[in-house]
Amino acid sequence: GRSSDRGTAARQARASQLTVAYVALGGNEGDRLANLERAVSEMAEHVAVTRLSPIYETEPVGFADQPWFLNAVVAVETELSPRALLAVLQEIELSLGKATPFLNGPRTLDLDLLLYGIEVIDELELVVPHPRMHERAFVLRPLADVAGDVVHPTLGKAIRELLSELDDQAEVRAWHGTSTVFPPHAEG
Ligand code: PH2
Ligand code: MG
Ligand code: MG
Repeated sequence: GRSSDRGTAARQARASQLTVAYVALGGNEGDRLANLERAVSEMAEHVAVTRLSPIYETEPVGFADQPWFLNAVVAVETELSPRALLAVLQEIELSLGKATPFLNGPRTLDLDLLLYGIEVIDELELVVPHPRMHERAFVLRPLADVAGDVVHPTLGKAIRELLSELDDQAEVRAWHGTSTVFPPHAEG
């Protein structure tokens, strides 16, 4: 019918509008590696996952008395709108049983939309660039691995520069376990 014709036309109009977005992954409960790997394979059902950072083991920020996290960042290419992409990420969090007892507390899997192209979005449940990304080494360190030259749309600085200026004392260590999905850290 008419409205589905319009829907098809809208999708086709957007079909050439691929946006590169960056998603942070983190978790500190259950099988941390398996949760990160499952998140990537579920994301790949909806978007093209084009780059993956190595994995870092990171000291908890915001609430100290909890296990260390595994954190990573992936680049995705998608025709999905920012809201639609956020919905996909939230669905994956739920499917992995995201349990978040309180703000900054332990969770099986957290997926945060960091950047969506150069868009600046300030809505109730969707703020992009992610408002705390530039303060967090557990985000900037893996993000620099996949997007070091990308310029932060509101701060006007490259991710690599933001990382070098960062004064986050929380520890971020290269994680040297074996993953079939995430790349290893460069040696040396
Ligand atoms: N996520 C938080 C709060 N604190 N700390 C580390 N190291 N890694 C995280 O992913 C993290 C955190 C809220 O989402
Ligand atoms: Mg988070
Ligand atoms: Mg989150």
